[in-house]
Amino acid sequence: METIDLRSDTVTQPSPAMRQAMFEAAVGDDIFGDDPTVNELERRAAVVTGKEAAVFVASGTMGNVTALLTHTERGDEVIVGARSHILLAEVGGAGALAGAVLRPVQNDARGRLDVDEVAETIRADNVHYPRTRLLCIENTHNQCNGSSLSLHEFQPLADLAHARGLAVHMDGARIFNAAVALGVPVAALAAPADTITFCLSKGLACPAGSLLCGSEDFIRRARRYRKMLGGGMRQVGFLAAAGIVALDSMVERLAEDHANARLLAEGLSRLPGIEIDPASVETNILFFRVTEGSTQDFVRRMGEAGVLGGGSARSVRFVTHYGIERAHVEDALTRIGRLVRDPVPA
Ligand code: TLP
Repeated sequence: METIDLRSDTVTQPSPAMRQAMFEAAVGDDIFGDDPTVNELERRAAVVTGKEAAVFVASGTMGNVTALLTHTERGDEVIVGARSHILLAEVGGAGALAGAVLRPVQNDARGRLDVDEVAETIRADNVHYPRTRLLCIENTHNQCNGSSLSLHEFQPLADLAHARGLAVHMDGARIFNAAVALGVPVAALAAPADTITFCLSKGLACPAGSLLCGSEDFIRRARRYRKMLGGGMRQVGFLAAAGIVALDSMVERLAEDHANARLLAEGLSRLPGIEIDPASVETNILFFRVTEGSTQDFVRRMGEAGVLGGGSARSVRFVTHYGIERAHVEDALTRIGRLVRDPVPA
């Protein structure tokens, strides 16, 4: 029985073209700026996000914390969504490493922040208060059904932040999914942000790596912090080579992942004991609830049936990706259908 792994789009295997490019990559010592493949990837990342420069980092987490280190000083406050990845799942690095204080603001069901609430959260200039320095936005929003924030939804927040002297960072780990879902270029979605992190290792199917993009001056300073974090890598063009292939050939196919996620959601919505609104699925991430028994047990039983998903106390997450075809989705639905119709073993 083939395992259908829907735990995350981070589980992808590199494409044959990536493996070939990695095998043939021209490399050099990147700390000296000598790796031609890294330099080319960074140049392309800057172009695709519409920023002046980019720096290759090991992961999305490293990209975000490097951004926080570069944007803030110790004790500065950073406004984030209450369900943002930076707040919930980056090991407290903002505080532990950057000395920044994360100030959560409610996310709505689609991950949006209310402009008035953000305006009220920004601190006045007072000796008792930390300085509010940065606003972070997540697009697509992982914990909010992988929703994609349009420019029209993001621009007013960025305008407010800038008018009040804050910088804006976008955690765009899956910004290519947002761009494909909305049918707009990544650069347009990233335009209101001063800086953006995007990941190669998720829907774009690379083995590792993320890019932090921003102005020339910002990226020059960010390189110091990357080095401080131990992220100065040497012949890392072997990884960058896969990234270049990904930017060339793995973006358009994200639409297939989105169609598969929708198909999965529609199928799940027809099964007894499962709650999901297929219309809530915008990209490659979907969450559903199990109405009987514990979610953990359900995830375990699915695993025994060869369908892997992620589970929290409240819901199950599936993520579609390169390597998951329509047939896998249909197969997963058949297996889960059997499971929900079978009596739970005593
Ligand atoms: N998300 C991963 C896990 O950490 C949960 C996943 O499977 O979804 N920003 C966002 C919005 C992310 O979803 C992630 C990873 C990151 C940042 C961090 O990226 P990495 O894992 O490369 O450090």
